[in-house]
Amino acid sequence: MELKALVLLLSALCLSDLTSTQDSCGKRLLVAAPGAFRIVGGREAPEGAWPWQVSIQIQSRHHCGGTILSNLWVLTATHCCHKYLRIIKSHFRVVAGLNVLSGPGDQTQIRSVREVKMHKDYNGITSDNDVTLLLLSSPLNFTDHVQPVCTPHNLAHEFILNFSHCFISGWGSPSYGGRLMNRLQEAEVELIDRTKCNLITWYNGIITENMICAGLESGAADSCQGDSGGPLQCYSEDEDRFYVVGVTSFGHECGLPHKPGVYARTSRFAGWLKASQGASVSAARRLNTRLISALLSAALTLL
Ligand code: 4AZ
Repeated sequence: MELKALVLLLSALCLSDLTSTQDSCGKRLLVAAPGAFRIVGGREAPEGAWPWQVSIQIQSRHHCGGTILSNLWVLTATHCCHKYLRIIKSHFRVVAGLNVLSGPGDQTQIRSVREVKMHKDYNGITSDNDVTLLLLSSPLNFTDHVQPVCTPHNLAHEFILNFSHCFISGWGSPSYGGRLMNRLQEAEVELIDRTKCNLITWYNGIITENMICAGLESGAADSCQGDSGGPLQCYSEDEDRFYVVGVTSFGHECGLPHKPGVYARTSRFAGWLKASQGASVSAARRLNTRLISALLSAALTLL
């Protein structure tokens, strides 16, 4: 009886950090639904407006943005990590629940990175497939300031969701070649049709199906250096939730007319996201099962 209790306890402990609370996503608990007004350019984000936004840091300095998908997984851009892989495990950290870079508060949760899953077809020249998943060393605790976002199931789902408002957020520079912002910034943007974005006077055909353009035609609202890896998030009025529609990837400088921000289109990576997160969880589960069996046989031999 005691042995059974021990085994049950061990199983519960081993599996508890693998469960994610994905049934509740994309909800902000401190800020109301987006209003009907439009925002031109960036502004300070209200506290708790983007609870899935994280700062990915190298040696405690902001390096890139990221988005919380579950208590263990953060989505970011491959170009944020591929050159830094040698130092990734020891010097990278993920900071959640953060608003002011220089002053993390009581709401802040810091995690190190256990695993980096870069998309294997990432192309450093074209920026195609610029998505990477980070597995955290231990689970985040969801609070008013730390929440997961929702991800579209596929391209059709992205259309059905019929987004009313899209926003970009990050600590990135307010101008190309500028300095990082200390307070998290947000700006409302429009999703831009790929055909338009590929026009000769825009991006002249370099926007692949795995990318989505967002911004304003005038360039007045845009992401910039330091925003990379962070979310392009859109609000579904029907569901009263936010979805991560894009991962900040690249652009021709920042805020130029006809050169909007380019984002990795998450709906194109739904299968990859599911498989990558699932594979690690099943691998960890297999490891746990083996661990439990080994402990069980050790306990039995001692009896
Ligand atoms: C960058 O270098 C970068 N205007 C990110 C976004 C954009 C441009 C550059 C989009 O990280």
